[in-house]
Amino acid sequence: MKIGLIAMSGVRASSEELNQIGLTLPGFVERSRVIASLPSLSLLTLAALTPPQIEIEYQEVRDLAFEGKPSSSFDLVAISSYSAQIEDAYRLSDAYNREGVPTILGGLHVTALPGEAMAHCTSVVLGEAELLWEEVIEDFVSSNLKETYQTPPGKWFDLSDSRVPRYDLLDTDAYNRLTVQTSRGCPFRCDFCASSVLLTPKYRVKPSRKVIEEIRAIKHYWPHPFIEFADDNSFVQRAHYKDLLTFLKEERVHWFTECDISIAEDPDLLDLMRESGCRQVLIGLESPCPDGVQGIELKSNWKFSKSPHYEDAIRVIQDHGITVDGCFILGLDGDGEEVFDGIYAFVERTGLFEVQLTVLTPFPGTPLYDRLKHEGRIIEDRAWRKCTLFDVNFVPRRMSPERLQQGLVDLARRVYQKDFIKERRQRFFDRLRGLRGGVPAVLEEVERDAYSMG
Ligand code: B12
Repeated sequence: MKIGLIAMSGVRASSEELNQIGLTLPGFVERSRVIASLPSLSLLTLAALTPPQIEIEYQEVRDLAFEGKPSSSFDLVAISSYSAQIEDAYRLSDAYNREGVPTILGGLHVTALPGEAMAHCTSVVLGEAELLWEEVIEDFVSSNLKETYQTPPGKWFDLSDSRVPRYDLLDTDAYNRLTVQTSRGCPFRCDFCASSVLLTPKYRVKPSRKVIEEIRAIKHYWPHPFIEFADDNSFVQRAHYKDLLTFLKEERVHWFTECDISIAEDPDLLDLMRESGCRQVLIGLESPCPDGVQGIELKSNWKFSKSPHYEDAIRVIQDHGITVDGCFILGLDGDGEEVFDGIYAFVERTGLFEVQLTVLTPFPGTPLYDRLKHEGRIIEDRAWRKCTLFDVNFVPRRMSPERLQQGLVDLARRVYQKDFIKERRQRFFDRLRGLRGGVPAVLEEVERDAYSMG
């Protein structure tokens, strides 16, 4: 018996212009090249939950225009996908079903829209796979697959029961980064967020020993791995993370994660992060203007309350030798056309090491999607291929959709201009040298790369 685990993968934008112009800009390309080689952690997790007597093959489908199906023959196929490539996932699943091979779909998109997915597969799995996969396999073996599998309300997977994802299924030459999840959820609720808060309203952490076990499993195949934590918001439980980072120091790995700006308030945490190999944190700043962030966090307007401190916070984090990838969302309700120049000026002032520019995207299952739909502001409803974070599919409040799309391209040209990137990076290293008398070992390689930029 053989199961095919198929990940829809790759990084893309559906707009022709962005593909031609936008995605060839150095900043987009750099980040795309780096992250596009990430495997699907969800499917490696499913593999770890599958009984050992069942043969497993992991495959990735990267081509957007993919029409056929991978060549291997399987008895069961499980597909994971996010919204942007869900149409490809459905086509693939339909192709297997036509040949009589049952298919299971799971992940964020189908959890938000099970009814839509059901038309294209044998079963849909809603929510976290860990609590359901064993039952799916049992039902498959007894030819009794149900249409839907769903975790009982109020029940969440306990991350201390996690199994080590099957990193051994990967081709060691094909990846330069590997993901490890240390937490799920986020205590905040930003209206646009389409990440693991859609699976779980509760913030939970994986015990330190489990995280270290996963990192050691990776090191078994990649002796010097770069680890990307697949978290929505690391460090929320400070004491836990300080414990984890103390152990992580011994592992001598370099790592990256996503977190919120409040880490700047904890110098001990920042020291531990640098000492344990942190090279970069990605932080959702969303907008440099208070009007832009006004009201986007739905529980306590948290981002609005933090925004006056953004500049100081970035300086504190970068002065600890940790580079910041600041993310901005273009098209927020409070932002007009002035935001394009505003972001450029903010990046220049703060010397952000890296910048990520995206447009506001109504992913299914988010409060943003419901709100924009209710207000009649979605341009093409259910055009999931536009859920790329780069394609405009809504009417912004303070500018036209065309202005927003063009604004993204024009701003990207300026922010990702080689000399501007080089100047910011040089400023970061010069400042560190002045402050700390040297560049931390963890960043030496980054500095070499930065200076060798075209
Ligand atoms: C790593 C990553 C990638 C990697 C790897 C993607 C992959 N093939 O898995 C790469 C770089 C390729 C990538 C690409 C893209 N990504 Co990405 N990515 C992430 C990131 C950082 C971590 C995801 C992760 O590993 N989570 C951990 C796993 C364990 O969680 P999970 O996938 O939800 O899986 C659990 C359940 O959903 C379920 N499950 C999932 N799949 C399946 C399948 C089956 C059969 C079953 C039973 C269960 C099941 O069980 C799992 C365990 O409980 C998240 C942001 C974040 N911090 O989470 C964004 C994120 C997932 N990406 C996002 C986006 C938008 C993209 C791109 C569209 C970007 C672009 N412009 O190209 C592409 C689209 C890829 C696609 N195929 O559609 C969005 C997706 C939003 C959405 N709801 O669709 C996220 C949430 C970021 C965001 N800004 O909102 N991404």
